[in-house]
Amino acid sequence: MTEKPDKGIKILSAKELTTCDATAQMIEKARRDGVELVFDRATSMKPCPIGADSACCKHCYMGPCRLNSKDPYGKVGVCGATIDTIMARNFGRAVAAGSAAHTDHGMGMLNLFREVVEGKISDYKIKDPIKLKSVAESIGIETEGREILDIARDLYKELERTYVQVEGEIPFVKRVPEKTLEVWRKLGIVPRGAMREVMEMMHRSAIGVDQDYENLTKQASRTALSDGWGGSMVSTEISDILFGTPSPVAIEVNMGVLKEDKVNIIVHGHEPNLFESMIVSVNSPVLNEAAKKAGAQGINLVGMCCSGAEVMVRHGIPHAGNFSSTEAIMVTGAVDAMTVDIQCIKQGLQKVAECYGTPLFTTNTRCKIEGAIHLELNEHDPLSCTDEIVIKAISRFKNRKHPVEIPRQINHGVHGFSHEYISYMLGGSFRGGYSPLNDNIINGRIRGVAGVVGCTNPRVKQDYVHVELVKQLIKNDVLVLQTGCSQIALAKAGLTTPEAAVLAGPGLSEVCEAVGMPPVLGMGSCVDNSRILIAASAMVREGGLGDSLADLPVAGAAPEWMSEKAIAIGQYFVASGVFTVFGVTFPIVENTRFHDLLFDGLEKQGLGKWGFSPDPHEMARLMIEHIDKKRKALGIDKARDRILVDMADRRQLSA
Ligand code: NFS
Repeated sequence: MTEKPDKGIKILSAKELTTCDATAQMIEKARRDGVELVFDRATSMKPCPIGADSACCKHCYMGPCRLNSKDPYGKVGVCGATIDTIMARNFGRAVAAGSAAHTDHGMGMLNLFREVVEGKISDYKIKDPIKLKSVAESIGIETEGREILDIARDLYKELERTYVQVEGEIPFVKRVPEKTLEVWRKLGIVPRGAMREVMEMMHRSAIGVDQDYENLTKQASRTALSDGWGGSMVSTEISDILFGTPSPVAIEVNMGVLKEDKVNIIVHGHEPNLFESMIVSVNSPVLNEAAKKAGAQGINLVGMCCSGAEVMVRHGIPHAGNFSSTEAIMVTGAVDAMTVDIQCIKQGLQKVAECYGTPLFTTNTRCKIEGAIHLELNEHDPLSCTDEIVIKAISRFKNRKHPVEIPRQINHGVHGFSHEYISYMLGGSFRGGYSPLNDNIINGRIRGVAGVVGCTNPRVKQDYVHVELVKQLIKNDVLVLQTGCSQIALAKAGLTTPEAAVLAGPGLSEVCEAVGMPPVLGMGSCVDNSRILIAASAMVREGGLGDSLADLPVAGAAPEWMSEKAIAIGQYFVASGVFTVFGVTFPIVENTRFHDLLFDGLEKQGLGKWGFSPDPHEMARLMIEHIDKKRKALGIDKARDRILVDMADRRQLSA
């Protein structure tokens, strides 16, 4: 089954491929079993160097055209497109694809919400009416004295504009700090509706349309913003309303969460409705009885990737691992069913599943995989799908043919820091708010805030860049907010516990100890990056740290990214005003005008900018340097003593 790598390619040991011991153990077992994993494919398939630099164009059939990244202005495409046009088109299309993924996911959640509100679906309910009211109020919907369902109807109508509106501004721009919004309006990048922005991005990047890299990049920003402040934000807010807003919960991560004597079911993908329904199914007395009859001690439900992150922060469901581990976990032989919906699902899963007799289920009409069993989740009757998967898993347990080897690692963490909870945690229920955070930034105990997010990528040692970067940041008193696969890497490294405060610098550890929080706050899945945007906006509103998001001493990073979705996220952070550093690789040719625009010019326009380094220590240096630059501009660079800052002082500082 394992294909021979190309000549001259060095086979790396499991320990060189990952810092996750459980995954390493499974890589070794897979090699013994003759089963190929993503790590092997990454080793045997070298990336195309021209494509990796984004120096090729395949948007028409006079090409594909390949330019020379060593001499970028020495050649143009057949149509005359320059290197800057080609790279900006490619970049814009990646943003469009990533934004489409998040916004389509958000639209799925919004459709579900509509059906619940209209009473057409009874298996899901509005679980968090307080959140519903606060979201409605945040976009100007009257809630005083009104019935929940009445408000919900208006909320649906408003949020639908996020997608279908053709002119005007999407509803959540009401949450954007005024000064940031002013910059967007001046640049003409306020999103109208996500469908329109994605469509226009695809149009303008086609042959013979927009051939000005700056103009193309504006549309890339507008498209990305329709994701961050649109589709992703709708997804997070509606999921909270339907399934509950996260608050801190103790969780277990790593492959040791699988149980040899139980029926193990993994849910992997992105939309929480599948998982929520699966939770109901695995708690069914009838199915538990059936599991017992099959000789199992019960049914063990665990999550992976972003689906796992959603229910980990909401319900404390154990998480088995991040993107690079989804094939490796089946090598345990202990997975009795894996069920997936959309996004980040490798086609390679099916082959591995086959090798270990694990049934792989696809459940969403938008994502089928050749060879996998398609059992569609109908939201009007979700249990018929999830019950069936449990039944199939029980039968696989009963007939397990493969020896089981489960890595022993189980790590612990505290996750579930929604922006609502951060406000409550810092200020209490009567004085909830971000002023303690701002005060601690102003007085210098906390140097700044970093969002460290995103995928793992088998082209770099799994988890290593995430963990090294975050260690550096917290040691330098930078509070770290996390989502997606990155937070799983940190949880496996034990950094999401309050005890990890000992690894933080003196200021941050003092704050962590006073509040009882970890120095690394896990906030949820990748669409929940919108929680970071909302938290950052709350910091601006609180006062003392400038008037726009671009003034804040904050930075972002996706150290091991691999997906177009990550590019969309990066661009919406940049367009929101945040310095955002990517690791692994960056699809761009250096010493070009497009490179200058992304890595410098956008900041001059009042937005954020991009940074790149594959090295976690250099990444940390870049981020801290940026945070210090912002502190200096705010006049708080020397404020490292314990000084009590009152409201008047804060206003003065921001004046
Ligand atoms: Ni986000 Fe990357 Fe995927 Fe989630 Fe994980 S790989 S861009 S973190 S599961 S979306």
